[in-house]
Amino acid sequence: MTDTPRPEPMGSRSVFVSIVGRPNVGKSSLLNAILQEKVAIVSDKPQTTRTKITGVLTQNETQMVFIDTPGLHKGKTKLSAHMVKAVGQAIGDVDVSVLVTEPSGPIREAEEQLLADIGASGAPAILCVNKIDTVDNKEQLLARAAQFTQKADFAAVFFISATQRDGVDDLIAALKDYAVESPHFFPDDALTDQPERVIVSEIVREKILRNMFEEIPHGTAVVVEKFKERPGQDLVDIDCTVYCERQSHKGMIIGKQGSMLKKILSQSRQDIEQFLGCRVNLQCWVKVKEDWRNKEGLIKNFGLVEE
Ligand SMILES: Nc1nc2c(ncn2[C@@H]2O[C@H](COP(=O)(O)OP(=O)(O)OP(=O)(O)O)[C@@H](O)[C@H]2O)c(=O)[nH]1
Ligand SMILES: [Mg+2]
Repeated sequence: MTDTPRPEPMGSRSVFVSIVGRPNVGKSSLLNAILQEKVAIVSDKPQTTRTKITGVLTQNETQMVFIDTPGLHKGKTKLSAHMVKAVGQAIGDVDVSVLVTEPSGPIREAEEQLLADIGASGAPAILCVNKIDTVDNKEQLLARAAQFTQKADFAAVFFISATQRDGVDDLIAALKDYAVESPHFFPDDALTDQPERVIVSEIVREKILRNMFEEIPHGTAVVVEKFKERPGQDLVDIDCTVYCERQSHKGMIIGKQGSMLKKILSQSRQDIEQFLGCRVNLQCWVKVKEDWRNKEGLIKNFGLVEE
């Protein structure tokens, strides 16, 4: 980024869009599909996303700013309370919200809450029924949409598959209609407001989520301690620490003779190299910080709360 003001294109427009929904419906997958780049991590475990993640897409004069939010659910820890607050703010502050849901299942309490928030905000909302690649029956999709449109006023309904990028361009086109005349808030080639360090730590957390089961993944936080380019070489040295809640979890993350950690690091390194476009020397330590999800200070320390 430079400090010199960029000349605004004629008729410059922008639109802020929040992507909301209950955990695991594919919000982050949708953000990545919109940007055609991976800025948000994705896993088959609910509550993968922990903080608001901003993605930026600039097409000619229009800049679209997307806010991917943590899946709304009622949790017991202080971390989940922070996450619920972040989602509430994301609906009120934008030009249009996208509520993502799956093609089947009951409307959950969290979805009822989101429908109520959408109604209360008065801002326009679009319904996206995602994962249509998993459904053959079109009637089912229509019935699903009806369940939601009965409960809140949606400006439009889209049937999409984020992983196959089906219907995503039509959604982008519809969202563009909500753009208002305004300067662009990010450089036109920006993809996200997340610093590289944060994306790197998120990639490591994604590999932990994908390789481990049950309680362990949700009790981990990853912090990048060092991120240093080697001058004259196409290489970055990265040191990170994985914090977990129990000594026994530490053992499982490291694995037999370090085998699990090795796997997590090798998968992480591949993705980080692709993201940064250079070679990476990735080192990692595993430490125990008991019950960190209930400690305000530690949550702030790990960068999980916006100041
Ligand atoms: N079949 C299919 N699976 C999908 C689709 N979109 C997302 N998924 C899968 O659904 C799971 C959850 O995806 P995420 O993008 O992490 O969901 P999320 O809503 O961001 O989840 P949280 O961050 O936990 O709230 C992953 O296993 C994805 O691969 C889709 O269009 N089709
Ligand atoms: Mg997510």
